[in-house]
Amino acid sequence: MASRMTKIEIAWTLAVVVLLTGIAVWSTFVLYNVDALPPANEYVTVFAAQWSWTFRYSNGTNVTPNYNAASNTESGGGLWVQPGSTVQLNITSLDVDHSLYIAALGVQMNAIPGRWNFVSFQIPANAVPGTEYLIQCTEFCGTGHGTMRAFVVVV
Ligand SMILES: [Cu+2]
Repeated sequence: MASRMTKIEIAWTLAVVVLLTGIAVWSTFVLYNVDALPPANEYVTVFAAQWSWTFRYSNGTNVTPNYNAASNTESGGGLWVQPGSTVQLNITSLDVDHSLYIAALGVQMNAIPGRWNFVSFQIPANAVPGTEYLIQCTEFCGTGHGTMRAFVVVV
């Protein structure tokens, strides 16, 4: 039996096409932007290595703090930030897998050799200069893993 499309068949077919097209356009836009980060006040490149963190500031300065486990302090610099600022870290590793973790700021991102990972976070506006937030490695990376630490320092 030959079939002829009735008006209602055309209508419900077109309705589905329009609906699915709309969902496809919308979800493409959402997926494209799902990893977008807000504009930051400071961009810092982070190089993880056995067993230290190196921070490269936007002016090209490299800082590699030395962590002292006995006193839980660092010397030779740190990850300097300003109160209320948005900081973006561009993170990679020079050797094995590491993971940057700043518990107090709710930040964690893997540092993987040959790949860049990006994370953005906000420094509290009422953070007092001198405040330090511990940075630790949370991916077991060898004998120095436990002391692969540094500090975010509010300046
Ligand atoms: Cu590590």
